[in-house]
Amino acid sequence: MTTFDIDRIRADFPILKREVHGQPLVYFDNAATTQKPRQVIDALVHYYEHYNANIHRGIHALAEEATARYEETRQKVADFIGAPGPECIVFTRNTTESINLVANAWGRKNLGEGDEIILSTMEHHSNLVPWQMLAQATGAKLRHIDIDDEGRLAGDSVEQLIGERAKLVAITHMSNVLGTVNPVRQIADLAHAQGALLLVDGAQSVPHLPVNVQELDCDFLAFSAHKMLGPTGVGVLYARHELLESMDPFLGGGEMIRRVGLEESTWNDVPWKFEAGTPNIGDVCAFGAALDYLQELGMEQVRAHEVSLAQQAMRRLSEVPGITIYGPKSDEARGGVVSFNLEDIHPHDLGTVLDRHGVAIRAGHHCAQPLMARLDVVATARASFYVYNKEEELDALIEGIQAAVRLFRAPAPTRT
Ligand code: 7TS
Repeated sequence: MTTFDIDRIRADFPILKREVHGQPLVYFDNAATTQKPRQVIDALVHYYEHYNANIHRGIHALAEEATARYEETRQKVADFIGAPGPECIVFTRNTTESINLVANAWGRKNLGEGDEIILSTMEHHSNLVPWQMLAQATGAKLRHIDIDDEGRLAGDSVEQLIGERAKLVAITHMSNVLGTVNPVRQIADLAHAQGALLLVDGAQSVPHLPVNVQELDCDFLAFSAHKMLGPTGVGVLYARHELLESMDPFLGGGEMIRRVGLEESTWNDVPWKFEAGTPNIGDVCAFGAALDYLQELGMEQVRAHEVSLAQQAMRRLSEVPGITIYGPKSDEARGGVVSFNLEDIHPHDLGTVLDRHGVAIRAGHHCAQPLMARLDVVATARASFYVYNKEEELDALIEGIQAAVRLFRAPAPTRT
C-alpha cells in the first residue's frame, strides 16, 4: 500500500504539469530515465550560480565549497547503499561506464584462458558487451544462466553454471524488461563458495528498493543517478575497498595521480585513482539532493508504492484481449516494470498511439536483444513506474491501448 502523499510528491516535479498532444503527461518510461524534482533542479542551478569551481586543486573559497559538496555526495551514496565508507564509491558517467571500469581495471588483470564469467540471458547490453570484449581480450569464457517460463533465473542453471572455473558472476538485480528481482544474496553465496566475485547491475534496483551492499555481500555494484531522480552524466561504482586497492586505474590523467614523471607515475588513493580528469561536479552535487529526496520518502515505501502500481497495472492489462504480459506475477519476485505485447499490434505502433494520449512508454528491445530472442519476440511495449505515478494514470494507459486496438484491429470494411 502507498503510504506517501502522491499529490505532494507530484507538485515537486515541474515537468508533470506539461501536456503532450493536448493531454496531461503520463510518464511511464521511468526505467529509461526518471524525471527530476525541483530540489534537484535547484541544486544544479545553485551550484552554477554560487560555487562553480574545479575540485580538489583550488585553494580559494569556491573550490573548497565545491570539493566539500562533491565529497559530501560520495558520503550520501555510501550511506544510501550501506557501504562501509566513501572510499568504496567511485563516480563514473553511468552504469555502463561503471561496468566497463570493472571489466578493464579488474578483469584484464585477473582473468585468463579458461576462466569463466557467468551472466544471464536477461542482462542489459551494458552488462553483456563489456564482458564479451573482455572475454575476447583474455580468452575467458562466457556462460549464461537461463530463465524459466515466468522470467526468473532458472534455479538449476544458477547452481550448475557457477562452478569452480567461475571467476566472476555479473548479474542484474532487477530486469529492465521482465521486472524480475533476482536473489542476489543467494547468488553471492554460490559465487563466493567457488572463489568467484559478484558484480550486481543495480541500475533498476538501487532506485526502486532498499539495497544494502553489505547485506547483499556483493563485490561490485553499478548504478546510474539519472534513473533515481538525479541528473544524467553521473554513475556510481561501489566496490569493496581492498578490490579497489588491488585494481589498476582504468583512465589515466589529472586527479588520479600522486606523482608524475616523464616516464612513469604513481597513483592517487582510492577512490580518486579511478576519477581521472575534471568530473561532473555540478551533477554530482545535485545527485546529493536526489538521494536526500529518496531517503526522505523511504525506500521501503518507494518499493511498496511500485509493487502496488505494478499489480494494478498487470491486473488491468490482463483484461485486454490478446495481451501477453512478461515476467513473474508475485510481488516479492518483481518490481515496477511491466512489459507486454498485443497480438497483431507492433509495440512501436502501440507506443505511437499511446503518445497521442499523452502516455510515454518504451517500445523496442530495451537494450536486451538476447532476452528478446529468448522470449521469441522482436520487441515489447513497456510501462515502468516511479514515485510520482498514480493509480489514475493507469486509466490513460488502458484507454490508449483500447484506442490502438480499435485502430489496428478494426475489421476490414465489407463490400456491399
Ligand atoms: N543495466 C540495466 C539493468 C539497465 O536497465 C540500464 C539502462 C543499464 C544497465 C544502463 O544504464 P546507463 O545509465 O548506463 O545507460 N536501461 C534502460 C532502459 O531500460 N531503457 O533505457 C535505458
